[in-house]
Amino acid sequence: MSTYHPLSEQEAITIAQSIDGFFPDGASLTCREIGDGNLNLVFHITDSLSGKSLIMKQALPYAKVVGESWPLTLDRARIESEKLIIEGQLAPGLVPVVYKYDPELALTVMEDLSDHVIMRQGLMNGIQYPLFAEHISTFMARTLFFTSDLGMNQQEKKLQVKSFINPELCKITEDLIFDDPYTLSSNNNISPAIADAADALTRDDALHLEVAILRDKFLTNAQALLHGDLHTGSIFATPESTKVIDPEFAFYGPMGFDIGAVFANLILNYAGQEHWSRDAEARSEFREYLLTTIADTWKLFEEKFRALWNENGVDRLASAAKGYQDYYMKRLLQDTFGYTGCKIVRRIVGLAHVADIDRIPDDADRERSQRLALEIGTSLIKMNRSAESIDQLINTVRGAAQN
Ligand code: SR1
Ligand code: MG
Repeated sequence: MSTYHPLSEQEAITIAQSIDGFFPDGASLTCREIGDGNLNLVFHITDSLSGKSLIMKQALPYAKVVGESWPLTLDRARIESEKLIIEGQLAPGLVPVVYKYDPELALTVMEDLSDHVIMRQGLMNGIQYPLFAEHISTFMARTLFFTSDLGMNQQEKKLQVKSFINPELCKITEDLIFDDPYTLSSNNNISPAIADAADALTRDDALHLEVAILRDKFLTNAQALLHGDLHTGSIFATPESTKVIDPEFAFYGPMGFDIGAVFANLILNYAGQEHWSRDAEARSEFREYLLTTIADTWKLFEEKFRALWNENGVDRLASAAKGYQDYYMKRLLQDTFGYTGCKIVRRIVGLAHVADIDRIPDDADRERSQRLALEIGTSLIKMNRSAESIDQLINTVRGAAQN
């Protein structure tokens, strides 16, 4: 019989005490449940004597954001802990260390990163992260390359595809990102102020064609092992350090989906600067910082990915065929445009929004931010099959903000 049940804070302490050698004898442990995400319980356990601490993340058998009426597999805890371990091997220092995984309780025990802040909050507070582009480009280049057919044994990759089949969490993405925003779905969460713009999304045939193409790639293209939910709420940061967390949506999908998640969330913050900047000069400076971060991330990602391919490529023909690497990188950039756009749109009209926009107190500022985000998102989706350079993405964002 399964022993699974959602833990109380006291039970979390008892489990923490049983982790060999982590807390010293006589530790005085306190625990707080701090989960503010959409899906899980998160316990923060501290020893007030030694100052040592850890995090326990427990999956709930339903989506917390909606309630028990939306059941959700506990297998996502296995996927998350296994993905974190792979990421730790491929991109050391850029993810939390996993101390223990308990399949019965769907519980992952990991490094406490409370000396970092969630990047989304940091950006809302006007903090700049000068090393972020360097770190996240390394994370993405290494985790995507070395789990793809370009960088790992292709028979082993097939077994890994099987082990990371994640149908329930993929279904959330398929519905919330690639369907609901473009139809009259009861899942949608639309501010009355932008009802006209939301309605336009349901009637735009050209947009629907592009989203259908991107959705098909998401459904069928097992290109690399993705994080699957790489937004700025899944990143802990300081100006010196970046740690990627929460890969429970991991599965084999198109690489541009991860890169697009990062860019979309930087752009959502860009749109939210209608409010978060104290004046026009600060707004323009912070927005330029965000755009430079996007451009640098893509350039560094491309440089690192190509270097990994040249040095470690396992596919003879992919490495030997003249022009293939350029073709591949262009497709990847184009996918990135499309997924960036889809991930912006879903956060404005879909079920789950972002604080960068929703916490804007003034109605007019919030509406301007929402409209700006939708304009950028839909433009990028429509550009996905013709994009040639990252500068076009930057110019699209800048141009929309000037209108
Ligand atoms: C029902 S879960 C809603 C969203 O939260 C996660 O962070 C994913 O982005 C998902 O789409
Ligand atoms: Mg998450």
